[in-house]
Amino acid sequence: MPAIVLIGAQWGDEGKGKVTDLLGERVDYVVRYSGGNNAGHTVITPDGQKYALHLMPSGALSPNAMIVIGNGVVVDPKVLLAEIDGLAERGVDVSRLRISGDAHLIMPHHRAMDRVVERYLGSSRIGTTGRGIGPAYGDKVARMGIRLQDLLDPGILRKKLELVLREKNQLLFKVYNRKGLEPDAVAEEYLEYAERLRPYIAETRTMLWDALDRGETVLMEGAQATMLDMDHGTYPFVTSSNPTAGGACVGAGIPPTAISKVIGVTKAYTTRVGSGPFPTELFDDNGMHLRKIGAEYGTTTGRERRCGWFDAVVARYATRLNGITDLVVTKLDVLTGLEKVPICVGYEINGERFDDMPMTQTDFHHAVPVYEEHDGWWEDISKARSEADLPENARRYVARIEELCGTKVSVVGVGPGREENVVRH
Ligand code: 2SA
Ligand code: GDP
Ligand code: MG
Repeated sequence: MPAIVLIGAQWGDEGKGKVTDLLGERVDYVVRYSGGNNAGHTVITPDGQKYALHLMPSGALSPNAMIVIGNGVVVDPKVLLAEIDGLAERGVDVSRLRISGDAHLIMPHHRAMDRVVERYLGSSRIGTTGRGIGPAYGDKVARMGIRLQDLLDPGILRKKLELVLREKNQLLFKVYNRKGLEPDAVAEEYLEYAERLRPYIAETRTMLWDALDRGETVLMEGAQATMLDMDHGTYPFVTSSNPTAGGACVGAGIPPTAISKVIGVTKAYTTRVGSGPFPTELFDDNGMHLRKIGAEYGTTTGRERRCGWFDAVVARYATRLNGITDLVVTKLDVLTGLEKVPICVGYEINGERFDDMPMTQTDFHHAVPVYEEHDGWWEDISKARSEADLPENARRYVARIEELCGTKVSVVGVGPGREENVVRH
């Protein structure tokens, strides 16, 4: 099996970390290809230890996989070093990490800009994680970014910093009424990080091509999700990268022809953190049930996640956009105890029926879900390991998701632990 891509099929937090960890034992490389430390990927190992990973690939908990941060990721070196230290303290072998020299750095001015711009936007704010992600990608696209490899050349680092801060300090001071940043102080701080990061910085593309040539398996682990994709999501309420499967080729330097499998991860319901349209959002007791039983709070910021029913229009869109070959439906156990579990099968927008995503964002804001009702179940399903262990109504619910998405559901999550799954295909 050559390259596999794993992506989120909704608005994030579908349980990608758990699924990556599950596959980790069978793959040789786990590669992050987009986003930064806005991500929060939870992994619970069989000995019950819980890890929240932000920049480190979730394969870090599988001792035999090499772990790679690809060129498409934006790296906050302070956060990465703290994560490396935290994992090392818990006995994880971090010497397996390699970071692309082409990955861009999150700088202090990116974090500052993220915060002030959100405040400036007021009620139109995106609800970002405040980690400097948007401004870092903005500078990358504007060709003003500073890369990991620049840390290895102090002269270049200082020159780039002086240039970029000349502009950013004007912006911070004149537009946002904030203090500017001192280039020398920033250079000094980042050169200290450089010393520690130096052994991990590598030409990761060639490394991955060589692995593929040897017939090894490379898993590209998505962060965020399809509906947060800058091009295909609910713009402007998106993250500033391409978490979709196409982004994996760009963000890791892997050719599309190497990819043989795309795993889409979706919850059995829907959640979203931050602002933006969410047709199936619930504001009633059912929404409370999902948040409470599903423990729906941000893994990075602790923010309450908005909760709603499963949206098959979104899931089908994600399936077609990413070319999903296998769906993993997580958190089916969270639906236990609900009398009815509706599935959104289409939208009504200004009196018109839509089976697919509407063309404009304005229409999507006005989408009213068309629901199909399904009977719920009361049995505890957390011990189910095969389809036959699931109550009939739960089986029907999953089969309907499969039918509506048009691709096979291979695995169903029934708990947060690595082994808490029903394997279907
Ligand atoms: P940003 O910070 O610029 O990427 O924010 C832009 C939008 O992307 C959303 N976003 C996320 N949505 C879900 N989960 C994410 N990771 C954390 C988690 C989130 C947290 O695992 O729970 O802890 O709050 C994530 N990262 C970015 C974000 O909410 C904005 O809507
Ligand atoms: P990610 O960003 O996609 O990796 O997801 P997060 O880690 O942010 O959020 C998913 C949460 O759901 C984590 O707390 C997981 O431990 C948990 N989880 C994953 N799969 C399941 C499941 O099948 N059942 C339950 N109850 N929890 C799950
Ligand atoms: Mg998450």
